[in-house]
Amino acid sequence: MRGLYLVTDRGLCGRRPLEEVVIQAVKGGASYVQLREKEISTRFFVEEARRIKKLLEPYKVPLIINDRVDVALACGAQGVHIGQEDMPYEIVRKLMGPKAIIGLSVETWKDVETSRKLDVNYIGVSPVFATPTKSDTKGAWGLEGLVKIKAFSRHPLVAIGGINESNVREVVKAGADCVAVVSAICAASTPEAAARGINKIINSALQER
Ligand code: TZP
Ligand code: MG
Repeated sequence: MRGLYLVTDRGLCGRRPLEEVVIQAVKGGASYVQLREKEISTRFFVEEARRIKKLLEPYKVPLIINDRVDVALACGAQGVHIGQEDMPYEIVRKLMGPKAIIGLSVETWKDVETSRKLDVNYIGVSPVFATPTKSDTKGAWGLEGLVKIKAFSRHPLVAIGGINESNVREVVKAGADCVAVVSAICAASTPEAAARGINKIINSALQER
């Protein structure tokens, strides 16, 4: 996992269809897309996931579903992102198979230690900075936390939370291999330009490491 990772928020897309924002983000350089839906029905979630999976196919961008293994299986998504209160990793792996991308959020140092024993594909360092997009978090890791996790973990790090064009360089320098953003793309007036700007900084910071 390397580069820019879009996590969706339909509310932040305003009147624009989610599909349009997703495609713009991918055109701007996003390498992964996670569909994160907390309020829609299962029926609609599956329909939307199938549509977006098709849209992403020509770009070879994997679709990752937040929390819902059933939705991921139903639409044939390439991955699932789970939190500490979602289905346990081992069961997700059994259901999704050996090739699936499985990401796990770490919110405490104990989560980080436990994650080392799991064959997850990445860990989501959550949140790096406090963010209004998700308020039920356990406090922010900060750049110091990211440095500490990088030194300890054997997995690629996906940093999330409060990241935008102005701070993404430091986040990569501190150890993020991949950067996930919600509002910096979904709420941008031109998501494609926003994605392009952030992606460019990620790539140059990764090269400097
Ligand atoms: N998980 C941890 S922070 C967060 C999620 C889904 C939201 C990040 O949103 P933003 O707008 O990129 O700060
Ligand atoms: Mg979750």
